[in-house]
Amino acid sequence: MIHAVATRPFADQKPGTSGLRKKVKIFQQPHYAENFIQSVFDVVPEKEGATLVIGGDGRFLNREVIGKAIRMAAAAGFGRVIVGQGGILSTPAASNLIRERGAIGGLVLSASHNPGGPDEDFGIKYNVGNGGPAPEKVTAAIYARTTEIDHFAIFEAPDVDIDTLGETQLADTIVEVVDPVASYAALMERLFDFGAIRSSGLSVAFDAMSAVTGPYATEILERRLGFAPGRVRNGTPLEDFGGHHPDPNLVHARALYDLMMSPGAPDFGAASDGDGDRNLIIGRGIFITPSDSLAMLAANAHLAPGYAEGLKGIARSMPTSAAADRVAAALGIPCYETPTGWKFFGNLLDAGRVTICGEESAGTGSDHVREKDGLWAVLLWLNILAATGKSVKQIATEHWARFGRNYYARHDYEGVESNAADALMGGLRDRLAQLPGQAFGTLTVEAADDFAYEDPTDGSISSQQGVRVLFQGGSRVVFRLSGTGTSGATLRVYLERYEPAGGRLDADTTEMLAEIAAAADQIAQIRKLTGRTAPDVVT
Ligand code: G16
Repeated sequence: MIHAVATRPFADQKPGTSGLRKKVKIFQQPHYAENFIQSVFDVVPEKEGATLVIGGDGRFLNREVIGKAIRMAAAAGFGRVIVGQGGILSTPAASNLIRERGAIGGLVLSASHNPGGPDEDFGIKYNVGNGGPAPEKVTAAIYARTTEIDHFAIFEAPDVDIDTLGETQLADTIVEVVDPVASYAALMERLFDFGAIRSSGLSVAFDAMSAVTGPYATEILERRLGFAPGRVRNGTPLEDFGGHHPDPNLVHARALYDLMMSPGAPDFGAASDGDGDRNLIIGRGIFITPSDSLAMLAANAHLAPGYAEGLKGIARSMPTSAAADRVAAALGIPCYETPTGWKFFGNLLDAGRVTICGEESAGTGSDHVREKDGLWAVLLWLNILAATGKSVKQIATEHWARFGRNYYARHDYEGVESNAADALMGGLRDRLAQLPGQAFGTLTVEAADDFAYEDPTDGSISSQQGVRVLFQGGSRVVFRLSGTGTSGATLRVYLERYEPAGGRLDADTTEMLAEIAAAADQIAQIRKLTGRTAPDVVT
């Protein structure tokens, strides 16, 4: 029986960069998850009889919210709900299922790279029919709905068994529990030359960080590609990620980094995050920044069967380094600069303007789905290594020798008091017009602006996307506030220095960026306004 439950709006359900992300305790308030899910369903047009995909990264609260979401989907009149077995679906696998099964959209339950557990984070994101995150007009409509909601509808029944493959009927809705890995693994096998990787003799270490990519990586790397059992580390998804932060960066994937820098390092090391969309790439003795990885993958993608015909274009988020722009120029294809957030790539991919996209925040992907895809990046790297017989270090040094090198780092100041962070950004915006011509050490400001983006496919405009300060010679610093944190504000400062081919290509990144880091502090008054003397995380 369908039950209409009276409810009242919560004031804090505005989706951020990647859906609604909050502390578990907030999601545990009565009706909190239900209100948001109902608000999503209320703005989905023509859901009667349509297919909806539901899955998550297995973190604490995943199963409970999935149980409710299934019964609410039945009450909302969806014809079919496709759920990953055990409630598991990586974000890219969910995107793939939405596309493959012609679903109207999907609920992806995750707080991505944020920690999990009763005192940590949870999240709900709605993806639309192209498999990608809902665009801003949809998230704005969902938010508007959350502010006026007065009831939600739920089918009164015990939760459906999501551990057994097969179909169950709930009201007029078929609930189909599917293998979360099968169709994603098949897609990867179509895109990449598994035979070449299998016979390459490469050695790998993959850290699944006790998160969702464990089952995917085990199936693909160990079973289909034949890497020895145990090459996938931390391969069982845990509700609290083993107490770790499932963020594949040099801080949280330190053990992998140390292994890759040790004498006995394998050829290739990689990690993925909570929900499987981010990636970390480390060759023996060399870390590849996400911005460089995008550029190197784009330059070599034609070596993989799925991209043999070449790329239509490349897109990168604004704070991502300009390394990919140089590859696009050499290939004679367009390069788009978008605001932070994968949703901005969706229209470009749908319109066939770009094939590969990437972000400095460890996200890379292509038109095979509409999300960034951690394992996809790993497999493209492996395919390139297998096809060329070169090491990661050789690929990188040859790339820099040809295109020059964009030294790059991101400094994160976490848990900054929100008012101080707003004052810092506000002050910067107020001073933008005075910056051009000012000198900071040997650096002179060429231009400064607050990034705004006009989507070339639908003309929609997104403004205030981050302050860019460009120095003469192609170096720059970018300031923006994170849209994915759950407590206080996180200030991100992105530092970039371009060194042309023939210049200093194997110098120390920290040293190369020191002057820009000092200029960033002077320009934004970071120490003075936040009281911080150093960033919390440098990636
Ligand atoms: C999300 C988006 C990414 C974006 C990132 C930015 O990542 O999906 O496209 O780059 O947020 O995060 P912030 O606003 O904190 O800089 P994820 O992996 O958290 O879904």
